[in-house]
Amino acid sequence: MDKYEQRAVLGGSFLMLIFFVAVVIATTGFGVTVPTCIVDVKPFKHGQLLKLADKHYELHAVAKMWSFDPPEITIPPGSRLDIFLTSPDVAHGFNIEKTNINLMAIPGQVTYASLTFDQNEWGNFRLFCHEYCGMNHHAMQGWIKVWPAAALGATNQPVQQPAPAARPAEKPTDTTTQQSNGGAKQ
Ligand SMILES: [Cu+2]
Repeated sequence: MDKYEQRAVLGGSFLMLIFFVAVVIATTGFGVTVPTCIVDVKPFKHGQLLKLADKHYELHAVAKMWSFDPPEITIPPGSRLDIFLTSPDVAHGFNIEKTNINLMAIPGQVTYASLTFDQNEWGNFRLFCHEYCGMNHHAMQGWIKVWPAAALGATNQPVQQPAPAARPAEKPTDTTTQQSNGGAKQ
């Protein structure tokens, strides 16, 4: 074997070993998991949020042209959210900002991932499609609202609403403050 070829093979093998060790450390040390394709759950047509226990929720999400069902959910901080995702039409993406949730919604299949919010982490998390799915792909978004019960109004909705997507935000929203804006609702 040519000595440069030998070096390339050795170097490649060494890199693969490093990547393998990095994957093992990520899964065991940092709890990083990959989304699972579930084969024993039938794809569903309607989205819903189920409360399984205190701070444990199950989201059945349907990504379709060009919206998410349900378009928004509200859960308390510290909650565990089990996400089951499917699509009735074409492939969509399902990305929750500021988290490592990045899923594919595949027609005829159900994708599963679990996410636990930090007790001190709350605010509005935008959910968006990151897989081009047609004309209104750019407008396909939803909200995961992580709010403590004390900050919710009588209708169980956050008293402080996020800026509508169509309107550019005037300034970045500080998600750590919980000031009421006088009870204004949309
Ligand atoms: Cu899309």
